[in-house]
Amino acid sequence: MPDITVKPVIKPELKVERPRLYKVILINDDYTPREFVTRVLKAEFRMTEDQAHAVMYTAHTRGLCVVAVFTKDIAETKATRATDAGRAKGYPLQFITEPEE
Ligand code: NFA
Repeated sequence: MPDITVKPVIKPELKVERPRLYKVILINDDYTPREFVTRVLKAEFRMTEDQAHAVMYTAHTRGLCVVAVFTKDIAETKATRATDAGRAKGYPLQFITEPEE
């Protein structure tokens, strides 16, 4: 009888995790014109007029609205740029980021 040794092949476990996603949230205020908020949403988040208006109006009536979800870097960059667009006009418009559950 031939002496056959079978070596177990151990496949290394590849743990690939999805990057944590961050919400960009639009906060309502009493001063920023609705039309300006809609324009910023269109420019920074590539929304149509209807999408931007819906997000603006939800924040206006409910206090805030989730605009979109991105990786951390992109969420922070977009929130900063959109907030800065308001600040440049003297508006208190605020976009914040928050990690998803
Ligand atoms: N509440 C603002 C107004 O009545 C509009 C607004 C909506 C501001 C959403 C900020 C966010 N002019």
